[in-house]
Amino acid sequence: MSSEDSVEATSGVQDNPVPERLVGDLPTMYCFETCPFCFKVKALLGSRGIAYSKVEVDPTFKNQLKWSDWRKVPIFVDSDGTQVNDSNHILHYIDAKNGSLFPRAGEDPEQDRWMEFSNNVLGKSIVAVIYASYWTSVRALDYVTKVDRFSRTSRLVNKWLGAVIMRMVGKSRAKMFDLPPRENLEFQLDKMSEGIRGGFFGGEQPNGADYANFGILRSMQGLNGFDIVEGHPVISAWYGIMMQKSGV
Ligand SMILES: N[C@@H](CCC(=O)N[C@@H](CS)C(=O)NCC(=O)O)C(=O)O
Repeated sequence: MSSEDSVEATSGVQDNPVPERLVGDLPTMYCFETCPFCFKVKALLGSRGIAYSKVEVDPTFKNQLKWSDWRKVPIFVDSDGTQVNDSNHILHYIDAKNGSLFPRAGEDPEQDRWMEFSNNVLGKSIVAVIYASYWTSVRALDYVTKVDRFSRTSRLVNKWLGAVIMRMVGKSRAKMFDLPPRENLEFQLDKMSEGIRGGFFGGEQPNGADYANFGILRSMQGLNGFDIVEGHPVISAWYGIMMQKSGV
C-alpha cells in the first residue's frame, strides 16, 4: 500500500507514536471544551492527579487534528508519544498505567455495559436536551468566543454556524428515543441509578463506568437541561461525589 492510500482510523492505542504532538512535554489531550467524551478523560486524569496539557480543537473544522487519521476528540497523546483514540479506550489506557484500580474491558460485564451506555445512550440523550433549540445551541457554543487561540472568523463561524449544525444533531438524537428529550433524560437517569450500588458503579470506589457516565453529565453543567441532573434523587448525590473526587 502506498503512503497515498487512505488508512482506516482505529480506536485504541496506535502503532505510530506522535511525540511531536505533545505540548510542554506533558501528556496532551486534544479536546473540545464542552465535549462529553473529553470530560470522561478529564475526570479520570483529575482524580489521579495527573498533570496534562490541553489542545482546544475548533469544533467545526477541526484544524488542530489535521495530523491525525482519527478525526474525533478526545485524542490522548501520552508523554512518550503514544496516541490513544476514543474515550473509553483512553480511560482504560490511563488506568492500566496508573495502578489498575478498575477492571480492563472484557473483565467485568457490568462495567463494560455501563461504559457502553455512556456512549450509546447517555451521550445521545444529553445532546438532544442541550441542543433542543437554536438558542440553547448558541448558548452551548458561546465558549468558542473565549478561546484566544481561535481567530475572530473561526470564533464567529464556530458559534453561529456551529449552533445550526448542532441543532440538527440534537434533532437527529431526539429521534432515537421514544420519549421527548427531557423526559427521556430523566428516564435514562432512573435506569442509570440501578447500576449504582454501594455509592458507585464500581461499588465502594469509582470504576470506568463512573468516570464514563459522570464525564458525559459533567459536560452539561451550565447548559440547557442540567436542572434534570441536579433534581435527580440518586444521580445528583453521586454526581456531587464524583465532582469532588475528580476535581473537574
Ligand atoms: N466514541 C467516541 C466519540 C467521540 C465523539 O463523537 N466526539 C465528538 C465531539 S463530542 C467529535 O469529535 N465529533 C466530531 C466528528 O465526529 O466529526 C469517543 O468516545 O471518544
